[in-house]
Amino acid sequence: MFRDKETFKNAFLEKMQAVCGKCLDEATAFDKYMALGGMIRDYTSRKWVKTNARYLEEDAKQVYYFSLEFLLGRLLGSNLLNLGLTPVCREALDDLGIDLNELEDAEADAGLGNGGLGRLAACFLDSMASLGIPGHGCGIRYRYGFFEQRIVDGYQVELPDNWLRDGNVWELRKPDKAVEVRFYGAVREESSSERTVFVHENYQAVLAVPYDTPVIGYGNNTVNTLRLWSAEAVQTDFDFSSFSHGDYLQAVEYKYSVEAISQILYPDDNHYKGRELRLKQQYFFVSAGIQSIVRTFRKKNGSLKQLPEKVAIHVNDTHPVLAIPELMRILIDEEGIGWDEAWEITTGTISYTNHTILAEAMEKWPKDLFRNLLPRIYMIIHEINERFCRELWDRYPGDWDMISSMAIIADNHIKMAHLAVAGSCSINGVARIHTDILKRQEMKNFYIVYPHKFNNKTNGVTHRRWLMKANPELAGLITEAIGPGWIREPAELTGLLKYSADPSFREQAAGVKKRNKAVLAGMIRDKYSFDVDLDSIFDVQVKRLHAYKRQILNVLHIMDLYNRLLENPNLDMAPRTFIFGAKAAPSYYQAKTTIKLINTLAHIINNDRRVGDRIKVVFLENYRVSLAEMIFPAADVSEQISTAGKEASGTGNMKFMLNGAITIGTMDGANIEIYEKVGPENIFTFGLTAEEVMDYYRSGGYSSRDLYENDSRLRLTLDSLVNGFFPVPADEFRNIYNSLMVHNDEFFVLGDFAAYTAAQLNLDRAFRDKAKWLEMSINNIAYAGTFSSDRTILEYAKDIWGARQLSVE
Ligand code: 26W
Repeated sequence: MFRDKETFKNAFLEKMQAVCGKCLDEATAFDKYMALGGMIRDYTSRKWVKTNARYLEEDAKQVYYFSLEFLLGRLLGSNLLNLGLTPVCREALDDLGIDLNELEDAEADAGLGNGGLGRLAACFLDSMASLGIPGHGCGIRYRYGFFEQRIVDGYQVELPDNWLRDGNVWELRKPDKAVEVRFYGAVREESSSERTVFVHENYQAVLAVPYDTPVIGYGNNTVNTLRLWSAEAVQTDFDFSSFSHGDYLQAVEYKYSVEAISQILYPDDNHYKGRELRLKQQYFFVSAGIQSIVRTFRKKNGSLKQLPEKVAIHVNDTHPVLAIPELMRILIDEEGIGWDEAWEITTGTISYTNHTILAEAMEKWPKDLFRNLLPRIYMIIHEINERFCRELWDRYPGDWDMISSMAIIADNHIKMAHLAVAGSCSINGVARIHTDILKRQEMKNFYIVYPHKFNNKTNGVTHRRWLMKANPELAGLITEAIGPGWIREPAELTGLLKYSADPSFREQAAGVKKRNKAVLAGMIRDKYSFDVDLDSIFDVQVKRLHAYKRQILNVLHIMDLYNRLLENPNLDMAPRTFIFGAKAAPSYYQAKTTIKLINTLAHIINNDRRVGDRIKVVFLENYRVSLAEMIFPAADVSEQISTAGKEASGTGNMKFMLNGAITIGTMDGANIEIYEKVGPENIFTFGLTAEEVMDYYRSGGYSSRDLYENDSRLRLTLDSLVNGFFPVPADEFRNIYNSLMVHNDEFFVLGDFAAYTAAQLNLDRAFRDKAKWLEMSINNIAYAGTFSSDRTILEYAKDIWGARQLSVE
């Protein structure tokens, strides 16, 4: 259709007129982006229809990935890539004097996620489509995505992310597919001789309207669906009957309270807060999603008994776990199926991934709040809990400790992770160490009772977005060397191993890296008005700001290096540019203080003539997917320095590796598997192991005070947090100091400081041996294929979902 440039050009010009009613010279970059997007969407729609028809005709098992977050980023570039249209599009636009990159930049990021969990969901969608797996996303169409971060005087300021303001060219509203979701009210039981019927009365009805976005597979004609639900009042116009009764305010209130459900993404990552609106969001999209699945299933199949054969529903962490009682409700109340059979169908259909073991992230809803909002769902969970505890009692009679530790309802709370394990056929962790910790500690008793349910699925990232799209020059170089096979079989990247010693390949790889660094440096110059040295080490830590991720450890290392440089201006070291990007949850005080600290330190160092250009510190504002695509290709060093045992997997580590950055990291999450792949000679590991950390938590014996007393370098850096060294109000950084010194450093920053600085010294030496560094870098790329989300998704499909790959003509 668009295979040649001329047809593409004509189609574009026509669309331009149709969409914007303007000719080319009047059009803004955004107009042109909308026209191009619209054109690509139209082009996709035929494939979309065909894919669905094919799934129907094959009666293929469908996977539904339920997630409160999908951190998609921009779609134009990745859609063009997956459709194989990038070259023809670029050429056609060139002819018209239009720069494709400029149009891509006009697209707002779809920032419907916080971090790792949301981005993983987006990578999974890309992989499912690209592998021809019938897999669809289900979530919420947030009116406002993850907040936009501004840095003002070194402090984080949050602005609303009005990503839909100018329209979203990719989505399709489907009002005919809307369903009703019910909140509040009461349940009346009607008993007859045959059975008891439960009637939900006096509820508040909310209309869930789906917006579908095509998920385009790479070069395979497959187009899956991401269905995001929007909350609307059941009567869209104001209820004038209540108006005339003087209930005008009530009508307005109802409308706003309903629309609030899909208004905002909660900006908390790894921190649970028992907010009713969040529970509403969870039930809202889960109920809508399950109703829509059952309705689709019904069209084709008679009995719901076959649901587990034809449908897999995956819940991304516990946030969508109400899928379990909601499916039970529909089977029992609406389909008239008995409890035992309903339970078999439900547990056979639903599977669950755990993404964190941080205690403060565990969702547990107060019983009363829950029962008030979702009375029928509460009853079902209550019944699940009764039966579950009875079953445990039969198997472990008298073992109260075990049973109470596993109960779904306990201490007046509903424990969502317990519900998830009890009501699903599979629970997986996201890296080997994480799954092991789940089995051995966090979910030990569940593992004893249901060993067969537990499995590991180490995370992955899509190499299409994170290498081919983000770093086209490197992708081209790889293909030149080993052919294009790696694109479909990323494991074939190991073919690069024989090039890591090849001087000419090394030189070319070095050239690519330098040009990518120049692009990032150009952005830094434009935005922050200072220059960074392209020959310096680009040392990058980009991720959510969190104490366990230990941005503070990085900061202490920089402060120490700064001190050493002042003591010895001739210090033999490679110049470094320390780059940070991180958003802090708006209510996370210490995380926000850490941002201020990084910015204050940056200001001091960047303006100190004594250190000259040897170190620079940059905090990149508003870290997000589109910015990440510029950062990873330019990075030399990947900072993955969480306290061992705390980072479930990490996926940034994989994106860095794929772009030839070398990891400095702890033995945590997927770092361990990266270490095993690349070998100790291609990574810098340091610090306490998860076991050692555990021992300290269990047996004590850790004293940050002792570490401070015994290390003069550490003393110097820590003291400067509170001794007036920084030009800020006296106690500005006191809470950071106190967490380390008064509260005995929960995350062992001081405990790992010496090992970290030693590893940094090794890294510095390695970097200065150019040939060696390039060899390491190429080896990292070569081993990155395992960490493609294609590998991960194939494992999910085979071990958990029982889903097959299907080709679409
Ligand atoms: C209820 C508050 C809340 C919000 C988000 C609790 C927990 C979360 C997420 C599960 C946190 C998260 O994103 N976890 C990250 O998941 C990634 C994908 O598996 C992992 O790579 C990260 O290590 C993990 O922190």
